[in-house]
Amino acid sequence: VTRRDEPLPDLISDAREGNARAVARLISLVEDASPRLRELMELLAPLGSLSGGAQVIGLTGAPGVGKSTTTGALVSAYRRRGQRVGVLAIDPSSPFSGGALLGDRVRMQEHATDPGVFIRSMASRGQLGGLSWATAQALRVLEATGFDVVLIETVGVGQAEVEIASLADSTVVLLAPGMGDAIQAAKAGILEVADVFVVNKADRDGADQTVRELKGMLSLGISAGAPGGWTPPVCKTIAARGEGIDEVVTALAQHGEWAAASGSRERRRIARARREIEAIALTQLRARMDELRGRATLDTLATGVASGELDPYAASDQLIAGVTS
Ligand SMILES: Nc1nc2c(ncn2[C@@H]2O[C@H](COP(=O)(O)OP(=O)(O)OP(=O)(O)O)[C@@H](O)[C@H]2O)c(=O)[nH]1
Ligand SMILES: [Mg+2]
Repeated sequence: VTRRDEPLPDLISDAREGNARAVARLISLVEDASPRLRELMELLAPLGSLSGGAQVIGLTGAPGVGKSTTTGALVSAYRRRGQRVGVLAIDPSSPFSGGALLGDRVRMQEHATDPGVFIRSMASRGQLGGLSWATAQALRVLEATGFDVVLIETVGVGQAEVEIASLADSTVVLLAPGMGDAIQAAKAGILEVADVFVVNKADRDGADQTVRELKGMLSLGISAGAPGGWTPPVCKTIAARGEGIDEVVTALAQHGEWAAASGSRERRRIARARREIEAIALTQLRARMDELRGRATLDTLATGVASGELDPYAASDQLIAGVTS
């Protein structure tokens, strides 16, 4: 038996006992879209629960704002509290691991030999919804194998980033004075996803102004805060020196408690699963369509539509019926 064929139940129980290599193997199955994924997900399903699991924390914000530095500082803070921590660094813009992720590895080096910390950079599979799907599956692996906290760092600004943030139980939006300021972030729609704000690089001029701008916008109701009464706190940090990180941990713990009590956590998790199911279904549908392409079924339908014997909707109905039967 080669390592690659190691039985999944063994890998899972090793991972649950804290074996870092077993965790890494399981995450690789997700990343590689392995044919064994279906079996893995079947085995992991009974280990999940709506109320248990990790606190999944998304960190998002403009490039260079200090997400990796803050993530590293948060890992240290959670380790001091005895928590097992997973870190997923996601690059939605690139189908390949980029330089930024390599940089993250350097910043995470102090945690590299700690068996209580699992760190992985993940790149997009290049499919619609493929990234959030893979991330959701990686989350399932980490939760089922006993991680207490999972930090997801995303690079870049835009829809993909908001999509990844939607996987989290708690989302941290980072800003820094003088770059990607609060008004820019508001325009990008990024403020709405924040459960906790961090104004990092508070050692630089303008941090207090950014805090004031943010609080001003929050008082106008421009944030996710409203339903159920959570107002995102604004924390000021100097992540590079670990300053203000304990306040961020406290804010996240409070948000975690609020989210569990208010039902927000449960709603987000169901929404996460819904997107995952849709992504898998669409991918399977597309794969079956590809199998049919060039085969008699589709050619016959196409000839029928081209010649006017069949309307394209009826042809499409027949195709879907053929694909799903
Ligand atoms: N002055 C100052 N610099 C900081 C602080 N935190 C991080 N930096 C620096 O800012 C730069 C970018 O930090 P990163 O943590 O890589 O930022 P990031 O948001 O992860 O960047 P990308 O992943 O490329 O989007 C690095 O040179 C850090 O050392 C801080 O609190 N103050
Ligand atoms: Mg980074």
